[in-house]
Amino acid sequence: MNVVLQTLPASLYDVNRVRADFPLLGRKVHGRPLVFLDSAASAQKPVQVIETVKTFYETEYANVHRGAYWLSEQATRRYEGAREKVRAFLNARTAREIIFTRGATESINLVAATWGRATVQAGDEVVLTGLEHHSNIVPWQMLAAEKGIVLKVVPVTEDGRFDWESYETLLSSRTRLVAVAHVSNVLGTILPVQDITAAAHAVGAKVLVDGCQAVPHGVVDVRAIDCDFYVFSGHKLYGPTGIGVLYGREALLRAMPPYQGGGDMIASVSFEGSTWAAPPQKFEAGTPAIAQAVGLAAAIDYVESLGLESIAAHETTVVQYATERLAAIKGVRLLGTAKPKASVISFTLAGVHPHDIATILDREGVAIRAGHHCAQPLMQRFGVSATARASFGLYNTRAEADALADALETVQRIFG
Ligand code: C6P
Repeated sequence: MNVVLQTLPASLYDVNRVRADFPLLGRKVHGRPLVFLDSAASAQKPVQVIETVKTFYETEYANVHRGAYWLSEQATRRYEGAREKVRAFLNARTAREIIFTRGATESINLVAATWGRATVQAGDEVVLTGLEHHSNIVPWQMLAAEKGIVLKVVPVTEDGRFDWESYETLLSSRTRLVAVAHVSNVLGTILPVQDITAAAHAVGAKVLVDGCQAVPHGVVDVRAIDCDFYVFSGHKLYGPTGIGVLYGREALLRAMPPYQGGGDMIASVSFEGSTWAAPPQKFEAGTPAIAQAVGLAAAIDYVESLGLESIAAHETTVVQYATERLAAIKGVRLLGTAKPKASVISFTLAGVHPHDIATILDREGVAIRAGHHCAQPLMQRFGVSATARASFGLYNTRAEADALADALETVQRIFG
């Protein structure tokens, strides 16, 4: 990410010990050992997260911010402790800058519906990139339809890079926001978000970074990036589903109107009118995902216990090896070869639909994703309707890269 990716040699990383933490990885599929290569969609969960959530429900669970009794105070401590954990994980200045949401999608919609509605005016511009996930396109299109703003798109180069020259020409005094992925979920390209932010700030625009595919693969520091908003989902970081994060600069969060109205987000309510609590409560109406937040904190503890630099070094080795093996197969086209790159390999195989590839690989126990990956504009850019995608996590091995390549060779032989 915005740190050096390789600080510890991958050889110091004991992937077999790591795999033992993931009960699901031990199962068989269609009589074959499971080779799970779809962590970009959602990562598997270590026993440390599963047990933390289970024990929390068994011993400490109650609603938060409400009860005057010990159990509720304890649950509140755990929930707010999780917020502090996320603050430190992202290096935010204060836990007041950390909002819990249902996931990255909700985090982006929150920004569009609150900051966006309150700030943008007809003729203003929002700059996106051609590699965005639909979650970082559609909310801005909805805002554009409502407010008459203009969306500008930074093109993606043939090797999958963000086209810096075009970006500079698209920025202007009309730009209100630049919304970019930190890592592409299809190509794996790591975008230069620190430089992107500095250039946006120079024209007075705010910056939202979609960090969904970045946080599992390296250290992220929102103060070093200097972005205004940063979002991610817990389930891709080995945590539970139903929990996500919106980091926002405190001054912005204070100025933004609330997203949803309800319990816990108010200072006072009467039929004459209501006033809002300060952030983060202002943006967390209703009972939050309490156990999921506690599980997310356990997931952060888990990746930090392994070391994000060590995880990145290990994954880089496996992905490089898998890339070499796939590139050697006749008819394989790799999409997104630009460096630096995180743990995703998208490819097509001449004459075979990606869905057929995924179905045949599944019979071999190899789980990959096929389709448009919620990035249809990027598919159009590369002239394909779908790709096959293998995405790697902290538990994947060279042997699994071999299983992928061997299975793909079988597909190639059947159709070739
Ligand atoms: N990408 C994938 O297989 P949610 O669904 O809210 O947790 O995350 C949405 C999202 C936003 N941005 C990026 C860059 C993403 O990769 C995703 C989710 C999954 O690629 C599911 S489509």
